[in-house]
Amino acid sequence: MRIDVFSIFPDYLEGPLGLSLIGKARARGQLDMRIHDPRSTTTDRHHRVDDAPVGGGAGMVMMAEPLFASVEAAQPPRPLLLLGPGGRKFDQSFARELSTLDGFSLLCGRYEGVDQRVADHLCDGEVSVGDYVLAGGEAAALVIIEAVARLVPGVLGNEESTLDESFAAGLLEYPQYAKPAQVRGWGIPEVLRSGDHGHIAKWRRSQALRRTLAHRPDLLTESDLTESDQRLLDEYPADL
Ligand code: JCQ
Repeated sequence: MRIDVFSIFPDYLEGPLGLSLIGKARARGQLDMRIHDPRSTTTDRHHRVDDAPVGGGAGMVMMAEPLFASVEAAQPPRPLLLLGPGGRKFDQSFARELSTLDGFSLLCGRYEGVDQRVADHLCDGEVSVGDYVLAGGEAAALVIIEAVARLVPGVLGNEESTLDESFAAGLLEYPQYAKPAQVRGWGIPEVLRSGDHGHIAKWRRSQALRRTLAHRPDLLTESDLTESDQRLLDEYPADL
C-alpha cells in the first residue's frame, strides 16, 4: 500500500511513522509511505506557503498554489483526503474501506485553514477524526495511518488480533489480564484461570456487553442485544 502525506511539518510525521508496526512495515516494503513538504516545491524567495485571508480577519490561510504544485509533482495515489473538522467522520468502517485500497493520500492543513480551491479542485474529500479543532492536520493523519495500516494484511503480523476484533465488532473489548495472579492485592477473575474455554468465552462476551452498555450505549441499541446476549447478562453477574 502506498500512502502519501502532504505537510509543512514533515518532522512531525517522520518520527512516529518510522517506529513500531508502521516503521517495520515500511522497512519490509509493505508500506510505501511518502511525506511531502509543500514548502520545498515553492519557487519564490521566501518559500511562502501561507498568506492573510482575503477579505480580512485574523490568522493565516494556506495558499493554494504551493499545495497544487506539491501534489502535482508527487502524483500521489487517490483519493487525496483533506484533514479537517468539517469532513466525514473517521471511524473503524472508514478505516476498513481505506485498508482495501492500493493507496490513498492525506493533506494536512495548518493555521486557520486552507484556500477553499484546494478542497474544491485538488482534494477528493475531507475527513475529520473528531469534533475538536487541532492546530494542524498532522496528528489526525497519524491517527488515520495507524488505524488503516494495522488492517492491511501482513502489516500487523498477528492476524488473530483483527480476527477476534471483527468477531466482537461493535462492542468494547473485554478486560484482559497478564501474570502474576496477584498485583498489590488485586486478583484476576477466577473464570480466566479455570481452563474452561467455553466458560471463558461466555464471560468475556458478557463483560464486553456490560462495558458497552455502561460506557457506549450508542454502540448497542436494544435491538442489537440477541436473546442469548440477554441470557449471558443474567447468567454472569457484573463482578464474578
Ligand atoms: C481533523 N478533526 C479535527 C484545522 C483547519 C483543513 O483546514 C483545517 C484543518 C485543521 C486540522 O484538522 C483538524 C481536525 N479532524 O483540526 C483547521
